[in-house]
Amino acid sequence: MKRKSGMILAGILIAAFTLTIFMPVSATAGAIKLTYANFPPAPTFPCVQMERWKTEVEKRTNGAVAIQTFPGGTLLGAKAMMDGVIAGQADIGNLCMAYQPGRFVLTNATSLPLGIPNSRVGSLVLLDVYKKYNPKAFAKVKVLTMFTTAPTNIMSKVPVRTLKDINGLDLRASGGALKILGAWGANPVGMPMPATVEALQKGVVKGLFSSLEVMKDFKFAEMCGYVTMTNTVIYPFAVVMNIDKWKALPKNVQKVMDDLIVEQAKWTGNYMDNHVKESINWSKKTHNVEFINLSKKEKAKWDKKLQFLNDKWIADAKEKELPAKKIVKDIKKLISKYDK
Ligand code: DTR
Repeated sequence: MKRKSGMILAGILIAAFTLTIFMPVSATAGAIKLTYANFPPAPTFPCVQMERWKTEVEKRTNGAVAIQTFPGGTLLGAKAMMDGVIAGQADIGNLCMAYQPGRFVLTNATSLPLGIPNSRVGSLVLLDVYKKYNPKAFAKVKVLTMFTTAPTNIMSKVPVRTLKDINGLDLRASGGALKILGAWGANPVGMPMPATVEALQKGVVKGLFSSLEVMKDFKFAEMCGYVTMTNTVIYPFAVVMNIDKWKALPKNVQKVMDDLIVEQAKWTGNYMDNHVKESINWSKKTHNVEFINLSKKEKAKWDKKLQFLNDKWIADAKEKELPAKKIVKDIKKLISKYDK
């Protein structure tokens, strides 16, 4: 009898031990509450990836973590994101590095015209560059993931078929992309994406330069009847967390989030690439948008005008004591590594 109850007790202990080891995270449901700020409206890709990350974290922590998401700039706006997270106004925030180009010099090298072909490749390249060079710009936060848009193209109210057509045209962009528009002779107007809707409606700008999923997500196809395919550069993004909040998390929750860093970058890249295709088809079908492909000869002229940008970035970054040439070389190598 004694032996039997001893065995039962041992069995219970083993079962309890196994459960503790193999349960990914065990805590009271929703005990850890986190806020996550985002600047564009809920249906856009930065928010779609945010909801996916929230779902995965909540699932993988068995509900121990509960994340409250704030799309549409309701907690922090586009340019306030990084400082807002550092100050703890939001625990987590999603930012577009192009909106503060001087602050994210190193990682913004991925937005040089180096031939990133899509969002999946861009996202993996960006993460690797971040990991290798560990830029000071992110020293005060925990990076939860990074990703990029698909390459940018011109969406406009008037057709742009040649460099003559773009000359003097008011086009909206942000960060390094402004220099690209300037090099082509356009009149570049800088503003974050959410402000673009009104600028287009009021006629402050005649078009924009961004990845094409916005034709559907912001309904820009209603106003921009033309798209000129330039497939130029990507915009890099980061999701960052307040460092004290990160340090206060239990180790097993940190592990769930660390395991998601690369996975989330890939997921977002794939989502973006597929969604761009959908958006192109939708724009053609629903709004009869004309997609203009530049001839090889014309495209070569456009590309030639951008060559100085890489040299200029290298010169500026060198002044900031960054290993500029090496960074550019690494980005090129990483593009061919992931573009297979
Ligand atoms: N291309 C950048 C970033 C960007 C692309 N799509 C979206 C959607 C929502 C917010 C930002 C972005 C830009 O033009 O701002």
